Amino acid sequence: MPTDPSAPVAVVTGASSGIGAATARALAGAGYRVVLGARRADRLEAVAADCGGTPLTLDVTDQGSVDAFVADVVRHHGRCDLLVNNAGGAKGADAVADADLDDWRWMYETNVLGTVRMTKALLPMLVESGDGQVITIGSTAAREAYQGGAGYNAAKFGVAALSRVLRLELLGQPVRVSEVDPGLVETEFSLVRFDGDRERADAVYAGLTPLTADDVAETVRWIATRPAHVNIDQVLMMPRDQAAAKLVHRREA
Ligand code: NDP
Ligand code: 8X3
Repeated sequence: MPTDPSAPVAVVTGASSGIGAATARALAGAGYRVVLGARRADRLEAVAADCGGTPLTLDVTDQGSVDAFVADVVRHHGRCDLLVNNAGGAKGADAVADADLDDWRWMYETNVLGTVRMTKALLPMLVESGDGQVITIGSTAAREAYQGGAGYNAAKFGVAALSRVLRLELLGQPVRVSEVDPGLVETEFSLVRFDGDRERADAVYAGLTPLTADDVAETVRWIATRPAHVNIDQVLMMPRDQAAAKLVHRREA
């Protein structure tokens, strides 16, 4: 990672695993000084060491944690040019009739309120940078409702609404706003969703070739490195083996 104090600074939330970790590495490779945020300090430190970034513990559902994180970003780097809102995930795949309200609350708190909390806190520095960017990781679940997806759909539709409104509201300001909506990406996502049930998590990707975290990170890197006058508004990306949220092609074992 560049130590040049004039290099732009990128904050990546949920950088302790999966898409966030891959994005931190990709942005460091593109010349950013990267600040990595997540709750698991040990995992975060390992990823940060790998890409020369700054690891700072962060719980996006806790305003005090976000305030302390942003104060540390100011202390370490004094600026922020890019925010990647990636922290998030799903809990459960129950039908609406069986909805677990704690799971719904977790998804709303993490995906929606976490994103607005981080965006609100860093927006002044993003504007001040003269060429700020907010890139938010949504999902195909933000575009297409599916059975068993209601809680996650509701949260990611909410994230998409937030990102699209932000784009409208920042017109005229030097801040670009982008949304990346991936389909199936093999990370710890399904393990978290199914509460550590490895067999159930693996079944999500069985017989198909999913996206990798690096595939999504490369898209974020590409968006971030377009010229300042180019705003990539939305990207929908899926594996070739997936044509819709629940329409996938699986090969026999
Ligand atoms: P992972 O479970 O591998 O990563 C999730 C990351 O979010 C972890 O780094 C986790 O870190 C962090 N996180 C969770 N809760 C919080 C919190 N309260 N505060 C800070 N960080 C938090 O899954 P992915 O990499 O796949 O997920 C990244 C994003 O991509 C999510 O928003 C997800 O919804 C989205 N997505 C995933 C897809 C997939 O198929 N995998 C497809 C489309 C979108 P820690 O636990 O250490 O806090
Ligand atoms: C993750 C993709 O299909 O599990 O955002 O909703 S899916």
